[in-house]
Amino acid sequence: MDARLKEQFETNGYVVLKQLFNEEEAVLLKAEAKRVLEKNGVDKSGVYVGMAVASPAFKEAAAHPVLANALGQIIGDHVLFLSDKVVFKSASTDFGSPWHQDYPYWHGSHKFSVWIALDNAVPENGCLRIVPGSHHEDVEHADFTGREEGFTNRLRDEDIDPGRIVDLIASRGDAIIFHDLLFHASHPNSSGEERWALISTYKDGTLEDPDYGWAKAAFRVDGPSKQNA
Ligand SMILES: O=C(O)CCC(=O)C(=O)O
Repeated sequence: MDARLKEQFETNGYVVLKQLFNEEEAVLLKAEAKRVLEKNGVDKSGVYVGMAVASPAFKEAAAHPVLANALGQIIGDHVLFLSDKVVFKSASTDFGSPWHQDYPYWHGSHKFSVWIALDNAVPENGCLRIVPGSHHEDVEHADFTGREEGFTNRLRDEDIDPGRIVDLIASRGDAIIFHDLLFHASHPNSSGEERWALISTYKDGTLEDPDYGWAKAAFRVDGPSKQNA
């Protein structure tokens, strides 16, 4: 593992893990995502939460040793997997995600998401776009509640400096770990081809999140190795 990973993450708010999954593994994950969605009667593009609950393949993917190692360097010894989702842009649906940070959706302790390309991703089919270092900046989110296309919290376009935007071109199987304050968006998919991505989210399990119903009573319990230390 690259010893500079944590430093890069702290500076830029993201790191890229090239070929976390190889081509064949990424193709299998996409096929499994399609199977899960079909089984649940989903046939249109969008965002679908709960892949690791629906399929052991995604649970295993979320705990990939190389990913777990990288997350451990960034988050610490208590990496907690929270949830995952697939973002599916079909050949006929071309929505791009608007500029936003994830923090206003998650609240509480900081969360760390991993965007994994299940198709090669380029600007024409909706690759991820980010502003390096923006997780250190203080910016107000605009409330877009009630808008049909979702994303109730967004950044204003005028708060994004076009000169600092980086398009993250990714090959199938590449993974991008990013901070929940990083400004990010995605291009619309104008390619006429599908673009699938898997996004898994993690946090430091020692930090409380009292805003979450399920986590109101959550706190860290040390196992025997810590108690005897
Ligand atoms: O894959 C994409 O289009 C971006 C999705 C995204 O930014 C998000 O779900 O926070």
